[in-house]
Amino acid sequence: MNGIPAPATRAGVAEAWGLSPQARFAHLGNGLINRTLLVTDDGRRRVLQCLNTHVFRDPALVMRNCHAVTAHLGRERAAGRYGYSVLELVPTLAGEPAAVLDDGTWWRMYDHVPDTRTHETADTPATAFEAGRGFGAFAAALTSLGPDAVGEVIPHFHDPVRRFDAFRKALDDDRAGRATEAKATCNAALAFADVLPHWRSLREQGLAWRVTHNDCKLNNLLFDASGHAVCVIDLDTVMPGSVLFDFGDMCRTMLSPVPEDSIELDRVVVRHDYFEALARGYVEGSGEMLTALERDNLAFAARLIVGVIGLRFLTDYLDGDRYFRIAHPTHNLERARNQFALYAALTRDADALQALVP
Ligand code: GN1
Ligand code: MG
Repeated sequence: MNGIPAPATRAGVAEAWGLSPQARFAHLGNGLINRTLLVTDDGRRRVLQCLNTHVFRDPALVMRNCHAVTAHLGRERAAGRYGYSVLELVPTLAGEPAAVLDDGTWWRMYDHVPDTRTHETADTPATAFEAGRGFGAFAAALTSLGPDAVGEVIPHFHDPVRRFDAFRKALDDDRAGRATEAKATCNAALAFADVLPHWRSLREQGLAWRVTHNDCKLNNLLFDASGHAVCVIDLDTVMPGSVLFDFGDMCRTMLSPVPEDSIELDRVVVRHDYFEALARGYVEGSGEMLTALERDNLAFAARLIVGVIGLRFLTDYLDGDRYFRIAHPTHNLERARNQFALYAALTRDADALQALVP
């Protein structure tokens, strides 16, 4: 699924964007949902993506959101209020934001941002600071985009109550017959019930609802060779939400020294100096944006989102791997084990972490 597209697909894409017969396609990135390719044609490099329409049920809405966000950020940048690069959608020759091929697949293209790379884990606190600052600036720049400017591409995406209910249902149903093998991890996941009362109370206290990215993992940010954050990518899940979702995902992918699917569970630890750098970067990058309620819950955000994503991996494992791309049969279970090890460490350290927020 992740290889070079079939000749008919290449021909359809070439026709839509006017590519030459010499265009070369190569696999790019590590996303778990969409399929991403680098297209080199006539000396130009572009990023071509096939939208996963099983996950994104309304791909036209995804494209409208991407367009609304990139256009807004472009204006903010031109006005000197946003200091980062902005993804540039490349319309088809017909002027459409995406091409729908004869087989029903949805494809879209971005300009490639030159001389950049992604990181799967943070190797120094400076990387966490840069990421926090970059995603913080992104969030702040979107505050001037009205919440109605983007639609809810995946309803209830980070809703912890629904994710917990979906997990318990998958455990009850046990449709793939894997509940016994996953028992210890499922027991760990049941501890997630602990965060739900506090989440409900945050909503009752009027937690701000903003336009958020909703997938702020470290590898959704491009860095230059000197280690500076350059451009936020993967805008498909931009929709109304809480900044706690975004900050939580940064913690999820930067506090531990190992990636989300590492099976070296004794290496899954919370690095306090990375949290301190990340929080400092986020506060600096987001300027005046954070409310006291948001700021006081940045460590809670880490538990919330690590737990939510852990539940999603485990639910998918119990369901028979219908959602996330996997490389081997126990991949989702390994991801879930990793995330619940991180969740336990974050629960232990919550107060000490929150005390590091500037
Ligand atoms: C997916 O597509 P990708 O890899 O950037 C997922 C995120 C998860 C992440 C886990 C639309 O993101 O929510 O946190 O995998 N995206 C969607 O690595 O479900
Ligand atoms: Mg994504």
